[in-house]
Amino acid sequence: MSPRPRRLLIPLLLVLTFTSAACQARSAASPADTAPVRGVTTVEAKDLKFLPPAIEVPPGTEVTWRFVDGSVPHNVKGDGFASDNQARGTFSHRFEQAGEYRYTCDLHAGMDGRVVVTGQGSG
Ligand SMILES: [Cu+2]
Repeated sequence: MSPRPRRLLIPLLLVLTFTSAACQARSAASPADTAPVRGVTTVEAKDLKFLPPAIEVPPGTEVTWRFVDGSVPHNVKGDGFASDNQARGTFSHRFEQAGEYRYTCDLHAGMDGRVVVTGQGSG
């Protein structure tokens, strides 16, 4: 009787390992989680993405989004800022406070971005 529980234990551990790895891969897949690019204050909404998906700016920086995806409209929705649905033109928001600001285009699943406002200037 005693070997039986052990034989079951190994497949169970494998299943748990793969499930856990899949969850991690999914959460890391958000483009907003890529390393933030410095020295850039303009983000393009293009090809159903924000480019670059993550930027790092000093406090007081005005960030501008350019809508350049042909006839496909996008928007920028974050905590404390929101654009219209736009297929052209720009939207701007000034980030005064240090922090991490995630935003999304709520028209397209997975179209996410992030603005990291550092406390110490751009260095
Ligand atoms: Cu979009």
